[in-house]
Amino acid sequence: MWNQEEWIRKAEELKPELKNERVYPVSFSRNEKLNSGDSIVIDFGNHFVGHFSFHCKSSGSHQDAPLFVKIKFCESAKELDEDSSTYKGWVSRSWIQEEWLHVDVLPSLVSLPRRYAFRYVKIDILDVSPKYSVIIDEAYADCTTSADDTVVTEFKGNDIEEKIDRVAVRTLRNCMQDLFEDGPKRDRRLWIGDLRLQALANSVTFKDYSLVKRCLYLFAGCCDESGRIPACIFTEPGISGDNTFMFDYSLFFISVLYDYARMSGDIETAKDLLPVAVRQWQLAKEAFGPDDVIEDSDRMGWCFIDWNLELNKQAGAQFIYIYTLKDLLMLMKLAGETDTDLLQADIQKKSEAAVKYFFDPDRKLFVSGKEKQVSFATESWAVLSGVLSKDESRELMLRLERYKDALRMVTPYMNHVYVEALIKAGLRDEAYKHMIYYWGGMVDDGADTFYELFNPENPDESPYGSTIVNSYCHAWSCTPTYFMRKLNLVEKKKHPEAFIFDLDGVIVFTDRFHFKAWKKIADRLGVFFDENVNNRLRGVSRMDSLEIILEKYTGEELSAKDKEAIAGEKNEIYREYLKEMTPEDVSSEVRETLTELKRRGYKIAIGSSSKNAKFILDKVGIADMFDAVSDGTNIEKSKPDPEVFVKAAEFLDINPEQCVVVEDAYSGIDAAKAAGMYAVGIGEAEVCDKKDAGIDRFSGLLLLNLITEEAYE
Ligand code: RAM
Repeated sequence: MWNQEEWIRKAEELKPELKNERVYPVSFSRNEKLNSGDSIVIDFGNHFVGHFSFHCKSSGSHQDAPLFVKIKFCESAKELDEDSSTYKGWVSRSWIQEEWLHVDVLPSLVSLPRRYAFRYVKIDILDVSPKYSVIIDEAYADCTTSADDTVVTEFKGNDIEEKIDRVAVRTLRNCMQDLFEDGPKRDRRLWIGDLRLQALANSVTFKDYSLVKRCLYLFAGCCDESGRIPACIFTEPGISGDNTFMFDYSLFFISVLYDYARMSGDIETAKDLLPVAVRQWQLAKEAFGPDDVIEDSDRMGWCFIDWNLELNKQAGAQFIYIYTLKDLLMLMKLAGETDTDLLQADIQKKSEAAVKYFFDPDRKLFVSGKEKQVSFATESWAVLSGVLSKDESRELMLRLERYKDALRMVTPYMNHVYVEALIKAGLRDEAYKHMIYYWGGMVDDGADTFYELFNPENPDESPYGSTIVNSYCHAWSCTPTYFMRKLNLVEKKKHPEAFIFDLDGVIVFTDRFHFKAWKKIADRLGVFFDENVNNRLRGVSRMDSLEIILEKYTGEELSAKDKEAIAGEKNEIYREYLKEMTPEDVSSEVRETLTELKRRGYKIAIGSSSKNAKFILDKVGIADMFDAVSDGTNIEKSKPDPEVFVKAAEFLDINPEQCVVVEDAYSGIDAAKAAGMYAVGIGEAEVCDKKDAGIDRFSGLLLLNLITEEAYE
């Protein structure tokens, strides 16, 4: 229906030159004499895609029989022990990366014609003869990619983030051949679902927009008579579209084109291919009933979403429709197309219908199909479709997490969608944790490239009936680099920015004054009072302190008013004593440490339950040093309630998790932890179980590791 030949021509013009690189193993037992039954593993040290060659010679009297070997290519070490003779999957066994080979005459350089994806090559000597052994004295591989490694900037993150990034970039690199392959081991064709994710990762790494453009033109050139985009295309022996069509994959043509246009700025291509994008909408629209709800189907693969064979795709398909239509709207705007009323109306109708038909008010989750299935796929796509507000999305994702029966995910592709949904719902911490759990899990598993399928709870899972044909370098798993580099999904920087000090017992020592004042009161009330009772008053408000003292009181009932009066009186006595304080009451160690912390750029504040804090600071002449004072005059609840520290952080305008509290009382440590802060114990609290670190003297603050990230781990 369009000039598809022209599009194929444009695609072919963009066909990249492959870069060739000869690589040598990092280890193998070269020169070992090998006999029947022996085997060697050649390790190339990283994942590659290319053609393998080895040189072998004989050692013995005569080579009186051919050498017979089995050569097996493994992307991951775990494949080394897999036995292909047990393979019972439904994907052709011809994909299994193995060759059985005879070499008639030695010495010989054997170069295999087929391209393989591998890190390890295992050679089993099936047979020689009693007269000779074989020696493999050289091996190498001629590897290819169209990716330009020099374009990728270095990613700086923590250890696991850097590892994940490296593996993600390698995955994408090795899938980049003369198009974005899906998996160089098994699926060398171009699938549009995978292309969508590869193009995102490419935008922050290799930035090869011309390859994305080529793939878009290939798809456009391969649509069927109705204009529908096939799920995948082949380029060998000639370019042709597969006769597999999937509802979501056809629609993703829109998103890939939109992402491409906005990221590359190539509006011409957006305009050129816009009719194809619009056509996908029109065709997809036919799948909806008069109620604007998409019809469900039992046909395997009518819509992909994930490789979970139990997944009902009805609701997910509706949400993907809305998601891609919103991309279409943006694409049309980019391309200067103003006639968008029908599209907007359709988005509106489908969104309303989605909430009306798929939201289950009892479970407060979206459900799909006759069985009203709840799944990670459905909820994640619901969030990405934008039918809910951010707060509602957040609630939905949190509820999903708690809903035990939700059908889980199988592929990295779906895990990508889930992480994106968490980010969109404002759950960045959860998104980050999941990324580390999932892709970090593959790194822990020894991955050099990210897998097609990974289920940490069920490593033997495969939709193909056997892990033997799973691919371990797979396009749709390369997106954590996009999360980290583009969406800044990295560990929150938790360097402390501020120190909040308790006053009494940390900066100054007014204990003796409190003691003397309370003692005076206690004596008058006829209540026993000593150091032990006094210790219980540390960090406690004046009224609460009085209650502690009155525990032993046996005199006449005291009204609230009486108590107020007594507390006030105690304060008067105490303040009289405080007047005796001078700058000498702050040690030079405290002064110097505070000065040094300020010099290092930290904010400092006071967090004290005392109402006299400012008075004391004035008396000892350090009031000016502090950036904020939070004290008994601005709080309702005293420690262990976190209020006084939370307020101090607010006054400083610094996140609680970036504040370090220095405390001498257990109740203060509790308050600091409840505020989400890092708690340093000094004095009595040096040994408090709940502290994060303890110091035996004030200047110890400068030596603590807490001024690095480790303290938070
Ligand atoms: C498999 C591949 C591919 C995916 C299709 C739907 O063949 O894993 O990545 O896009 O399924």
